[in-house]
Amino acid sequence: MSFKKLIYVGSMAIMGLTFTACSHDDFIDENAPVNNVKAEYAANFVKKYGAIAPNQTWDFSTSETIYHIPSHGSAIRTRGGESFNFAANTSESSIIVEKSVLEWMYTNMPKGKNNQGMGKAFYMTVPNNPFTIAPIYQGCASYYWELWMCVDGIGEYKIWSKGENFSYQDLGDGADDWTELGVGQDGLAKDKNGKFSHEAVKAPAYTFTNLPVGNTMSFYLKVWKNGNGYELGWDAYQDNLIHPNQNKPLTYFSTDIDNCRMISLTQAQRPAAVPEGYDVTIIGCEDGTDKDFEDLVFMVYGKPVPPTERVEESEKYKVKRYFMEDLGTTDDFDFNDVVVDVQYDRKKVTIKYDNTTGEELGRIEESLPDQAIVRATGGTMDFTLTIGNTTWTKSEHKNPAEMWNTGWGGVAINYDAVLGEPFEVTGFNADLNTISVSVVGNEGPSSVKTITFPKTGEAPMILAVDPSINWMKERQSIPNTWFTE
Ligand SMILES: [Ca+2]
Ligand SMILES: [Ca+2]
Ligand SMILES: [Ca+2]
Ligand SMILES: [Ca+2]
Repeated sequence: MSFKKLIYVGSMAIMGLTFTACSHDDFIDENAPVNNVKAEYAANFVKKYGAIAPNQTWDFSTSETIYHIPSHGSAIRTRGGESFNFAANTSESSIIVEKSVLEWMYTNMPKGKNNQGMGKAFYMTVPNNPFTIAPIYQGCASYYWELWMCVDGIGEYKIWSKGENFSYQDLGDGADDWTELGVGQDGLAKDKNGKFSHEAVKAPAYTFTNLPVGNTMSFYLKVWKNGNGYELGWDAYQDNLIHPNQNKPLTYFSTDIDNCRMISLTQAQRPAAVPEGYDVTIIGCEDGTDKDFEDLVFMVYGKPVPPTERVEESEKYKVKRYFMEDLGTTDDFDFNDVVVDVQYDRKKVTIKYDNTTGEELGRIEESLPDQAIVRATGGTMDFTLTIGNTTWTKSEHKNPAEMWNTGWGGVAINYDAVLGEPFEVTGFNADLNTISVSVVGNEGPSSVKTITFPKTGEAPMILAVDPSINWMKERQSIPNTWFTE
């Protein structure tokens, strides 16, 4: 994980702590116990991370717009349909992809960088003609995956396994000299002296016929992550074959609402081997979370494919992820006691394209309400979140004493999980971070602590980050590197 080290903590900085003392003429201040806890927390924060620069702010989110395609009903995920014999209507050949196409990926889709801006969400419908699907590039990805196709109404079909029948040629190799990448093996995104070292790729190409014209066609990656101590997804896959209940794969649909994992690359170079007069759509896939979309690149081509006019419905929004401390203890900085994503500036976007020319024929944008998604509750006290004008209470969804989705007791964290349902939020101001949490301490209502978004230079009990940043495991403090230059 890379987290931009934007946080500056000057080691010589003036103490920026605000010990919120009671005013002089108050003899009894009922806030004193809470203020003492906050002061103790602030002192411990400084002890761990160093003094806080007075100009230090705590909102590290970049407000990047996220796009995704709403799923078109449940039919799109029809699984296991036996009514259509995919294999009997598929033929395999191979295609050679030239160096400039590969080099374009290597250069413009750098591994580990967020390349989502290089493409857009898409969906396809089955054209009235044969079409071909071919993987053309495998970037840097240690997970193991299979590329599947799902055709609305008739079922799904595995197109390809990572590395299968996929070979490359290097400078100096003979014309017929191909090196197999090997099933499950890592990709091409390696270099020699900073240059892309492969001259060409020979990849399998699968041509499909007789699919039901006009039906929605989506793709997904079935991903085996490295688990149970394995370094490679391939090992996790092997283990899963032997122990079907372990290292189960995850599925990432091209049409998934919350996880845009495939984008149609708008600038990618068309391989010379695609016959003249054919349309081609080049698709970048993400197998994990870094959004480099170069883990697998495949193309779909035909004459035409997809149908000449298509409608894309997508949603766009921005997200702030809030990491919160509930002050259950004052010397633990895991910032996972509450983790909540607030999606704001949400819009439904409907775009009609002429697919042959790529021309946009029309676009409608409609506003959608803000919404929030609780991702983790790593504390043992009840709390009420206030986001804008909306409240959400843990005990209405979960036993408050239970730490959820923060890895307590060795349970794996699911970074896509949602507690309850996403809920609508009104009155949220992203610039002002109008979010707070009221925590009910063990002594009951008299011990309610309200935690607001930290002011500049204050010890933070809430941080705002991008949704690509994963929260910490239980009782694992955010590393010092986050808070030091
Ligand atoms: Ca990658
Ligand atoms: Ca990736
Ligand atoms: Ca904590
Ligand atoms: Ca915690």
